[in-house]
Amino acid sequence: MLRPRDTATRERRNLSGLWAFRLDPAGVGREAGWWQGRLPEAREMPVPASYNDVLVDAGVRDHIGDAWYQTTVRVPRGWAGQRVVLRFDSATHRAVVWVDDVEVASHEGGYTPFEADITAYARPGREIRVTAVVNNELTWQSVPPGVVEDTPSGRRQNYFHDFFNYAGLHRPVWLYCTSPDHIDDITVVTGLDGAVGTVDYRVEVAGAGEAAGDAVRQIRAVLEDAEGAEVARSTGASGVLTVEGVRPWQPGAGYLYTLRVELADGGELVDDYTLAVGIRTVEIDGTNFLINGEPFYFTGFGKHEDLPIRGKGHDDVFLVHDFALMEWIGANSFRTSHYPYAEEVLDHADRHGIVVIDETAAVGQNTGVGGGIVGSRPYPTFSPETINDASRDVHAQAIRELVARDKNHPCVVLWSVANEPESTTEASRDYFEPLFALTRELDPTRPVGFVNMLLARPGMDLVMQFSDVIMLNRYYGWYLNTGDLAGAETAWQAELEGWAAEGKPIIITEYGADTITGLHQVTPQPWSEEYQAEYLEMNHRVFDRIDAVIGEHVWNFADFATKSAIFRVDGNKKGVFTRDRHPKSAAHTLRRRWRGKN
Ligand code: GCB
Repeated sequence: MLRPRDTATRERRNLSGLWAFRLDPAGVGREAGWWQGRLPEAREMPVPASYNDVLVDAGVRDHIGDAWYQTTVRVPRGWAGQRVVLRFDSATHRAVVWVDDVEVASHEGGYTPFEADITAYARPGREIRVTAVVNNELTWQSVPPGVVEDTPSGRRQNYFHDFFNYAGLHRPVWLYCTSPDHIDDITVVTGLDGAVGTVDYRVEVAGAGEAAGDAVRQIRAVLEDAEGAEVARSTGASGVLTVEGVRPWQPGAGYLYTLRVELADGGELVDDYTLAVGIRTVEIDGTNFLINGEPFYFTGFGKHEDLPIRGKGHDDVFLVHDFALMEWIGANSFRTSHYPYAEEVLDHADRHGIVVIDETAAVGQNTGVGGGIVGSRPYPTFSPETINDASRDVHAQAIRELVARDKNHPCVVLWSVANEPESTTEASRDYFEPLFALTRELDPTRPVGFVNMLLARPGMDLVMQFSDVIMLNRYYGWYLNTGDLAGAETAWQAELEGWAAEGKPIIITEYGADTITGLHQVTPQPWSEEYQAEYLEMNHRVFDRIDAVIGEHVWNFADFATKSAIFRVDGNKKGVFTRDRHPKSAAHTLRRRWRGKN
């Protein structure tokens, strides 16, 4: 799915700003038709942002159900004769959208874009009213799952993942135009053979007329280097562009070519689109993870989209700052734990040579655990009444949308289909097997994995057989062997040796310790800055003894918000940086290690 872009034939308007906003706790707005006129009794709400923390109101923070957003926008006069599209980069967790009185889109899933062709309702020069109802309820059939429980004091949202259920319009909303016959999608796959690079491209064309895509239209593909000089060209809806003396995209050096695709009708340019292309390869060889044929060692973090006030609202200031901090500390990679991040983030990673493990929003598919606390829940994870075939359909669609959105990003080297699902039961195996197959069918060029949790040790895990890489979240010295780093070191090494025997590359996707910034101790105990640093050093000793370990991602880059719980004080404090991005002592420990490695 192509992002809106300004090109010679396309224009876009960003609808970010203050929208009219109203919560609908009683769920009456759909019946009452709140989209049919000016949103009644509305307040103002910035887009993009989570709505939860913007207003000073517990009812807003803990709202369950529908939230209504509305704005008006004038369709530019110059767009006459064009196809007009309304696109939401995300609406968490689902939405229905109207233009004036007409429903134009509905979408399930809070972290991938959706759009609607609104040409029929968008008269150039006229204003349109855009209304979206955004619903934040998590159910057994949503990804991630949750349960809305009826209690004597009202409805309560329960969920099994360890971050706050922020909701709203987290990313920009766009109005854009293309010509009626247009480039609908582009897929690139790149290859390297010594100094020769290849870009295999495929263009899909769509249009109002049946003629679109047939011989009447010509497609040209031109590849330019970073200075804008043409290096290869081809015609046709698919082809291979060959680059002599290629500059590969590599970790730490995100060199990008530009693929310019043009759709023409005789001498007339009908549509054009530009795509950043990094030429690189990814493959697994034994226990090595190869990028451009070279073994790659992941250093970095599991992150979150999480900020004070903004919640999960995308913010370019923090985007640039977080990447600057990652460079400072020597991180070469991160995982989009636990959902697809804003496309702006992946674009930035492409440009800066930061490697990304791209994860779906399938987190918390494990009722035996909640926020790291292992305990019993009154629900089985996979069953006809809980996570079932219908849930898997939603999960499959989330995978389709993730791959469709991110397939062309050179930074993305590995798909993660889920974080810490139940993986020891036959039901979990049956649930995941087709999802792995689907991911491979959608993208045969990248490895596929999932992130395993501590209840599924070597020999017990029935899902790992489908995974190209072993991704482990482990907390020896924190949830296990708490405060006992010597005991943790022995136990952790023993478990890792068990995994190493499987002969696949191992990435430690989470290890970390909650740490209160400013708490110092000479005999380090959990929660102190010294303990976090010693905990990390213990882990590193273990990793360095196991050859199959080819990556370490600390949990977490920064402190983040969670739901209220007796084991969370103002959120999860496993950040190496505080929520407002001050380093804890462990940041220096990591910097010494990682800057030495990279
Ligand atoms: C995990 C989860 C992560 C939690 C973390 C923790 O294993 O994947 O979402 O935040 O543990 O801190 O408990």
